[in-house]
Amino acid sequence: MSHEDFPTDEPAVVTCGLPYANGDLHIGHLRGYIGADAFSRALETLGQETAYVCGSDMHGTPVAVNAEQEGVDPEDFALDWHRQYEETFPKFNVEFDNYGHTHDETNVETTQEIVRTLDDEGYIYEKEIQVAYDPDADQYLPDRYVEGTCPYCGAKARGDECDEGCQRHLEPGEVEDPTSTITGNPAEYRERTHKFFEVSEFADFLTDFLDGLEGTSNARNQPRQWIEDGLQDWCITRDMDWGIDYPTADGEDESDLVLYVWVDAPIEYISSSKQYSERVGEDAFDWEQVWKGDGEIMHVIGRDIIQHHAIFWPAMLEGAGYNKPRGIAATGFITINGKGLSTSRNRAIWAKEYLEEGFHPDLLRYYLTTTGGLQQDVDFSWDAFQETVNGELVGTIGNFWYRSLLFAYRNYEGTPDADVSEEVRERIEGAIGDVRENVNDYSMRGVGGAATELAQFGNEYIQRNEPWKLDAESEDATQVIRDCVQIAKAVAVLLEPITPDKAQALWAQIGEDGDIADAHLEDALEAPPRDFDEPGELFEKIEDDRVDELTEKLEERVAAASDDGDEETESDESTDAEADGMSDTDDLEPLADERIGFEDFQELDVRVGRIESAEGIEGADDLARLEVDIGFETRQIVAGIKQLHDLEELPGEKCVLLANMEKAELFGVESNGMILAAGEEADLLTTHGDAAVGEKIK
Ligand code: B3M
Ligand code: ZN
Repeated sequence: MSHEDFPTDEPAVVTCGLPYANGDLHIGHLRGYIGADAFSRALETLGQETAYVCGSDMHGTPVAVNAEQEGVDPEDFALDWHRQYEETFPKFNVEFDNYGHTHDETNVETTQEIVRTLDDEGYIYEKEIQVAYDPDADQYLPDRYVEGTCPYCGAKARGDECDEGCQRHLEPGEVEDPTSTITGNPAEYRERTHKFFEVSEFADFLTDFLDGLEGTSNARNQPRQWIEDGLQDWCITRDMDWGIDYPTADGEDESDLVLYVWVDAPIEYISSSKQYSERVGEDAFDWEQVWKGDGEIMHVIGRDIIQHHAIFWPAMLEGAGYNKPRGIAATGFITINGKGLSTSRNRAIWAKEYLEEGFHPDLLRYYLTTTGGLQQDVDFSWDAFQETVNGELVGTIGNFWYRSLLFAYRNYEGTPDADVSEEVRERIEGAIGDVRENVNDYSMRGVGGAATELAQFGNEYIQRNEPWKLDAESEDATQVIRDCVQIAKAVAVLLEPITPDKAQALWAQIGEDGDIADAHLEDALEAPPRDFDEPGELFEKIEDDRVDELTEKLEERVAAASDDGDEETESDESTDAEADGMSDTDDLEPLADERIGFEDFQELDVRVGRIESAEGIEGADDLARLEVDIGFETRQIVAGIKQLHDLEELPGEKCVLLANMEKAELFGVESNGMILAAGEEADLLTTHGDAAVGEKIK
């Protein structure tokens, strides 16, 4: 199934994964909210009616465990964080049309209604299961109250998710060697009756759903594999007080079970849309048209919550008679100076800290949306941030804006009287087309790229025509500057989704009234007002000593956090805010003591190859079968990269492989060579120049 391109005639909802209301926001969170905000703004510039909605995730053990540690009531604890988030997001120009929370009345009602419908439709059943229990604490141990080993990949895992390994959702009772996070004791198991949602009934539906799903390819590929491996039904209740009560039929006693947090959390997407409609009126935005009609639903999420959004959620929506998402964009993680972001190790850039350092939010917005594609991990370092700001925002965009507007102001007191040249009109039209295409590909990086390239073109254009050498009265000079003012305006319109404040400032500088956020792409070609005042510079360079100071500060506090001792770090880490998303990779393998001679090295026949095809091997969780061109021939190679790479994107990539590796057979597939990769994430080695396929590495 393919979808009609944006803009469509239907209203759209863009959402971003709800932050657990349990701790300070950091750059790992911001990446998602800024990315989704930019996407929603970009859809609007295309003319798509769009609401951007979200809310705080108040329930579940991520909140309960942290509240308990602080000795406060979970509701007060979560509400406090919720209010802080409400204040923080706008400071990054993340403007939700509605920001609710999962404990508000709308969400409680909507959740109970959906669960009742699923029950009425026969998709919910009861089953006795073994639930972890801590006899000392006299408490059941749902989710984050228990830790153990992932039964699928062997990594250390939380009760309901393999957060450091394969990222799978784990059902109660699945985690092996469970220990209580309250007392550290081994957990006992007790029999309890719980409610299950029949996800397994939805396998065919989900297969079709994934075939039509837009967004990033990881949001389709991993779920396909899970379906192939066989879907399990999903336990949707927990032995806890904090949460939304399982709805009971009239006349029945109140249930002593609450719903699993992952039931009511995505329903907040609907509830928040409802609240928005209630506020602006259904004529302005009709939530039912989106969620019960044919509207467009797009979710931006972290890649660790794909299963919840691409399996459980669409199954729930289908079972309860709702519309399904059109797209799911699953982002990569953030690393800091090449290492995993870790809140417990204080290796993070905190939202508050960034603002306190006095940086404009649009700088970070630009950095986060344009560095790496949505699906890739993005590394943040103050150095790289400086390079992007000084190079692209100051050097390319700011420079072009300032020099052309200043020239226009000084010589013409505004926009010179002339029509835009054919060349420039076409160039702007090309950029508009690129933006349109990139929004349809869910690529905010592409949108930023199109705007920056247009500014780059502007710089070249002014340089090539040297208006400062011409008589300002001349037709040639008038034309060049008229063109440049138009390019400046177009860059602002194109860049608005990413740097809304700065775009607005440029808008005002060229004398435009009103809000640039209301502009559409076509406005990039409309003539700016005749007169404008003297412009100012919109971006400022970040100096080297500032970067040194910030880098040092970061290093010092990471070192201080590590000095606090491992034990504390470990237990702390289990309650980290969800979106930090990375396990630590500090511990490098020690260097080998023994030296080898050059001849020994020569025995390794290491070659440059090009991947021709890559596909998962059925039944093997991690293995992929690759066809690799090594110049002389094409080799079939089995590599353990299925979960770690987006296989669809590998063909065409250059790689490095050991050609004289002994042949091996894995899952019945012969492997004739070995692809070289670094680290836990199997970062594939490649070459960066033009080494030919088949070339030997020496
Ligand atoms: N609150 C945070 C996370 O797991 C979680 C998202 C809910 S989205 C419906 O990233
Ligand atoms: Zn696992």
